Amino acid sequence: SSPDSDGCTPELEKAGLLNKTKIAEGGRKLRKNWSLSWVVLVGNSLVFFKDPKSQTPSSWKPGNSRPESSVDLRGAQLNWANDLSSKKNVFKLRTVTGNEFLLQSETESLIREWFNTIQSVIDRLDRE
Ligand code: I3P
Repeated sequence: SSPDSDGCTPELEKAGLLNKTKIAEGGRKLRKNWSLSWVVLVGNSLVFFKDPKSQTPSSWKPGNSRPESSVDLRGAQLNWANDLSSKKNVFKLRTVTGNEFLLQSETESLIREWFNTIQSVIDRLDRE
């Protein structure tokens, strides 16, 4: 059986580097500020960490791995959003609370994997 056969530990579904910008907070539009983010999909959440490589050597400590923010995927909506950016391979994630994020990668196969994996989590939560 799996190490989590009791289902108590949220399963890590995916992790990697993506370009990220928040474009709305509670339905209010924000100015874009793209940055590279370490993105982790675990359980019902998408968790964002600052890219360690973008930090100065002195600012980076292993214990500094506190998430920057976290998104609850229950009821969230996912849409391709190439019309919302001059960048290619962009999708938009909208939470029930009206927070909106764009996520982007130069690698099409990679962004498709992220889209499909996040969508499958949203679908699973919709069925619960
Ligand atoms: C924005 C910046 C963003 C760009 C955005 C600009 O300018 O260039 O990268 O988004 O375009 O407004 P500033 O740095 O002055 O805020 P994309 O890279 O996603 O195109 P937008 O206003 O058309 O969204």
